[in-house]
Amino acid sequence: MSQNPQAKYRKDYQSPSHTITQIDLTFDLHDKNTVVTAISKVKQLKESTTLDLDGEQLKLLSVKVDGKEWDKFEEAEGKLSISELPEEFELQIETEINPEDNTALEGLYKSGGAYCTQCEAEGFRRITYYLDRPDVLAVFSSTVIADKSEYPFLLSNGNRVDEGDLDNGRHFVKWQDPHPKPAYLFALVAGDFDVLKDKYVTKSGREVALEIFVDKGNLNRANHAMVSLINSMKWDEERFGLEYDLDIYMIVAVDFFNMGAMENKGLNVFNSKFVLANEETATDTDYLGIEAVIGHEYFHNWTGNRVTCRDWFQLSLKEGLTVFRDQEFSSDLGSRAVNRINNVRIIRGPQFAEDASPMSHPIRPDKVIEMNNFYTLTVYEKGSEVIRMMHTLLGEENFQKGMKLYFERHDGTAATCDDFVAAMQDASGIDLTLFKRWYSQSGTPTLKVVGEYNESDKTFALKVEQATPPTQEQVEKLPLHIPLDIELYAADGTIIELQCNGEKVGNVLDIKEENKTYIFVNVSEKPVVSLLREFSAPVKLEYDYSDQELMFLMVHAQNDFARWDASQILLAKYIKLNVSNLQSGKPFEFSDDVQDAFRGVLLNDKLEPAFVAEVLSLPGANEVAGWFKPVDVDAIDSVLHNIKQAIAQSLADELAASYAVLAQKDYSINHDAIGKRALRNRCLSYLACLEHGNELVHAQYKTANNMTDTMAAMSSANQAKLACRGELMEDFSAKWEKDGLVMDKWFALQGTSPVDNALDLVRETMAHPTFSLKNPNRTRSLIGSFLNNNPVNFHAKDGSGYLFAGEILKELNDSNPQVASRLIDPLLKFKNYDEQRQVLMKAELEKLASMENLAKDLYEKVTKALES
Ligand code: B3K
Ligand code: ZN
Repeated sequence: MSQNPQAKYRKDYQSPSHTITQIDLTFDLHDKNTVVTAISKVKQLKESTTLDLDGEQLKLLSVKVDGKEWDKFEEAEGKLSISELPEEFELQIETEINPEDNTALEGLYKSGGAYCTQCEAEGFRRITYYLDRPDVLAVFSSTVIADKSEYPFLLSNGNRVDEGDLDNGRHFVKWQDPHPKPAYLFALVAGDFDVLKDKYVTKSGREVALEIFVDKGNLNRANHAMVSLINSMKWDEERFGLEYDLDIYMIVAVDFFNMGAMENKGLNVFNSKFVLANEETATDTDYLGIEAVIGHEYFHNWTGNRVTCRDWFQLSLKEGLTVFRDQEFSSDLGSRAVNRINNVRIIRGPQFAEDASPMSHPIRPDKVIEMNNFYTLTVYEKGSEVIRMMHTLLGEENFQKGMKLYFERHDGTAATCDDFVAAMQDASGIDLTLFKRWYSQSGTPTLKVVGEYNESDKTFALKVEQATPPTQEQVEKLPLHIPLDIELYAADGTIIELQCNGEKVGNVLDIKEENKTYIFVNVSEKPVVSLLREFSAPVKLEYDYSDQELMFLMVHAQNDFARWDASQILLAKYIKLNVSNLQSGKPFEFSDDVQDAFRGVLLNDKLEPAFVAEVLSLPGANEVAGWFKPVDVDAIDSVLHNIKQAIAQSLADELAASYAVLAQKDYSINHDAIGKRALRNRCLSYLACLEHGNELVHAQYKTANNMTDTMAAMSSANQAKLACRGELMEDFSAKWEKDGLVMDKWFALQGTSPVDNALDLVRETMAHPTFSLKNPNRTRSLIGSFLNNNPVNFHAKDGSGYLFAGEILKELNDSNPQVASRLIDPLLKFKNYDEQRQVLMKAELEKLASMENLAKDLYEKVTKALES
């Protein structure tokens, strides 16, 4: 690398020198040389006759100002400076770009036979020279020209205003988007598709055309996406009072896409993984994922598009809020408890791990080299937890008042996180000054809680202490405003009213100090305390629960989440105990009472099956790894295996009985049926470890009438290393080998295979005709699974897993740095492992650091990790 990439800082924000009020784009599409003509109305905002535009990988053909050739410009790396400009002018820029060779999948590129774009965060600058920043909002129109037979559909944002035929078999369509928007929301698609059409009538009576574009032959997989879209539109009207604002809403599914989907105004571009589903090809998890992502992108229309971000440091303004909205959507439509459990697993697992890694950053980062590196679990998921905490502090009614005020103040503009909090504070009258620290402070706070009952006073003292450990780029930490939701129970399971100083208090304690003691009065007996109910703040809780208390909460806690949480704390106790036992040569220990508590949950037919399935699911190896330093991957793997085996043996009869009872004759996709399948397949995963596991799993595979049951059989066979694994894998790949999206499930199983030579298997699988490192979905399924979800093999002591990761990263650095940058995360955490592994992992990072052409994406992460 000639010069090290430079960081940008939040504190250096400056409003733009010019703005662009209108842009008229023309694309003459050709695989290797597309010509883009951009005609913009530019207005000077600050004393400056020079306009600096962003641009990358562009061939500049011409510059005109007010219709005249202009030669007062300089082209430097990443920018075009045009000088001696009047106050207001029309700027015409012609550039040439090469979509076919664009393997980074940013800007305009080809996905299979279609053209498509991805402009967030800074991809528009790969299309033309522009003020590519979110606080420049222009009205866009776009004319797309291409060969008519190859590309019958030419799409862009807004409404179609003109179309017609041209010479040489080409045609054009012109689109106009009335809503001013930043360039990152621009989109263009050209291709040949099947289209699923429907319509939606908004609550004010406007008709909106809904169109989902999929690859030819995939129409029978688009229905669930359409249902999810209609549900999203309805839900946003009902819960948030927000209506759609254009006459058409289009979604295009493409096979080559760096992430999940993109909320471009009126024209969402989706990874086909989050559109295509039918019972033969998709699991229940896929169905729920589609519902969530369709919802998420739709909800961005207000939280993201109508009000956008002033600068990219504010990303959580739209992402945290929109994740909160999609989580609420899924919870209102399905099981609130199960949704909450799954969201909390993400925070406690990979998000806490990110907080503890060299990439740790606040939800509103202060320093960025490559913006694409900050589409993180912290900005998204922790960002959503921060919104959720405000919702907890304000309540639904005040929160909705805050949303209303936020739109009144900022609709049509680019806003900041501070603006959002100000709207919440002003609408509710609740002081959020201290709360705002959640935006600036990184890392995971720990809440140490001690409870003490005083028999003679009938008081219960709850001592709460908060501390946030230092993170790599932020050593000093301050106390945060933490909502701590609690409940006290009497031995018979009744709730003890919370009273302080003789007055009733609510369940949510406002922790604002480093240390605080609450004295609850009129507590007639020693209570059992349920803490951090609903995971009311993204913190690590330390409280010395006895097994008895946890088993009590598993039965008596008033909400499902708290019952599940008690079961997880109980499991965590035994996992920690046994890792330490194993390391010191002591035998495995697991209490019979605890196993009975799990049996009790399985036998309780008043509980939702989906919830029972969650109680019976052990924390994953990565989450467990976060509890230890150094991480002993082999010990963790073996303890998780032993606990699973112990539960399977002890609950064998009940598991078998539930497995039989939960069988469903006909397939249907509704929340009840999904829940039953989830629990039945959880039972199967335990039964697979027992004597007749092989026959049972084999039989399920053979008789399955849907992909959920098929995959459950395959993944049980994989995890339990059953004899039938080979046969099932072969049968599956023979059936689906041409279908990349379905094969991703198979690739993921190869990547997570627990057999000793898993790396050989992964290398062999890379030669599969359907595999390609050029396709991000394939890469994530096989390579991503191996790096992230196969800890024993990835962390093999001989360093073979690390070496492999290094090779792949080197290759992806050149073709698709964004995908490379996602895959590197496990290597960044080398400090968590033993000496020998640290040396080997670091060696791979150093090799990357010494590369001549290391992309900004990897440069940022590698240098941070090596500084740690
Ligand atoms: N806003 C996009 C993410 C863009 C990622 C750029 N690397 C999807 C979403 O959050 O809805
Ligand atoms: Zn989003």
